[in-house]
Formats: sequence, structure tokens, C-alpha cells
Amino acid sequence: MDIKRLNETSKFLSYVLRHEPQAIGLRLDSEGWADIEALIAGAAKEARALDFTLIQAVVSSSDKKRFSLSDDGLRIRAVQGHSTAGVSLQHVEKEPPEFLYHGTATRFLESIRQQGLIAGSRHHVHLSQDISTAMSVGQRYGTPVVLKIEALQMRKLGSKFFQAENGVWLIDHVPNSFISES
Ligand code: HQG
Repeated sequence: MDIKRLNETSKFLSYVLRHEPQAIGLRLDSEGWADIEALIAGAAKEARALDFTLIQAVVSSSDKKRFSLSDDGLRIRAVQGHSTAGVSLQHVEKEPPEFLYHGTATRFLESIRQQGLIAGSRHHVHLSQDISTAMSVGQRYGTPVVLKIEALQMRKLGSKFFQAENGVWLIDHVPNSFISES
């Protein structure tokens, strides 16, 4: 399958399954699931041709495993990264490793020092287990910098950490006192 078409479709699916389902008249349930037939029909109205084969190819080729299909193959959801209201995935609460990492851009550092890491428009702050993933996440917004988070210590003091199906760690907020700039 054509890589360009897979990438474009992946971006479109991220947009409607995480942020703007209403843009194509799609309904997500509280766990983020969308009916694939309705997704295909909604996309067609916006002149975007999707079919089951293409959707399955995007799900299985996603480098970050961004999407999952229901067991019956009839529904699809994004596994994390949502901003849309009405969706609240029941992520698994889990003990994190001693350190987790967050990639950001240097231009955000001053504000992060003041407010800590905040979720912004998404439902959670996203953290990763390895430095290289964090670095590539930070690169999306400018000169990257990787922040090291004292995750286990935060949890011992009462913070809740969740892990999405694709391994991304999620938390509501990281106060600056648990962040070091490596
Ligand atoms: C920054 C991608 C100023 C934060 C990635 C980030 C990820 C602050 C930006 C997923 C701040 C939000 C999410 C503060 C945080 N002041 N800036 N107090 N606190 N920020 O895109 O974590 O490819 O919403 O550092 O792999 O960059 O889409 O979050 O730079 O897992 O599947 O505000 O998106 O996955 O940006 O990325 P985002 P993110 P996908």
C-alpha cells in the first residue's frame, strides 16, 4: 500500500478520532469507539475515500500503534491523545518506572518552569519510557529538549499514572519540582 496514502489517512483518522469527530458527523462513545461504517460514510461526504482495507492497513502499519479495532472488527478508536469532550478512556492505572521522559521545545521551557507540565488541549500530559521517543516528540515544535520526570517518586506521593494500550504514559499534571532538564 502507498505510504503517502497511509500517512494521510493516519492523520485524518487522528483528527476525527481524537479531536473533531463532528467534522464528519461522527459519534464517538465515551471509550472513544467509532463505528467504521459510519466513519467511511462520514468521510465520503467530505470527498475522502476510505474503505475497510485501507483502515486496517493504517491500524496495522501505525509506528506508534495509534489506533485499535474492536474484537468484532466493526469499530475503531484512537488509543490516546484525545482532546474531544465526551470521550474519557478508562486507561489502566499502573506503577511507572523510576523515571519517565517528556519531549518538548526549548521555547516552552520558561512557561513549564512556572506551571509544570500541563495537558493543554489534550486530556493528559504524555510521557514516554525512553529518551529517543521523547526527543522525536519534542522535535515537532522546534529545538527539542528532553525533560526527566521523577515518576515513581510522584506516584509514592499520590499521583496517578496511566498507560495507554500503545505504551504511552499519561498523567494529569507534572509539577515543576519533579522535572529536571537533562
Ligand atoms: C507543551 C504525538 C508551555 C508540551 C506524540 C508540548 C505524543 C507546555 C505541548 C502525543 C506546558 C503540547 C502528544 C506549559 C506542556 N507551558 N508549554 N506549562 N506544559 N507544554 O502535541 O506531548 O504522533 O498536545 O511540552 O508522540 O507534544 O500524534 O503534546 O510540547 O505522544 O500519535 O505543550 O502526540 O503522538 O503538545 O504530544 P501536544 P505532546 P502522535
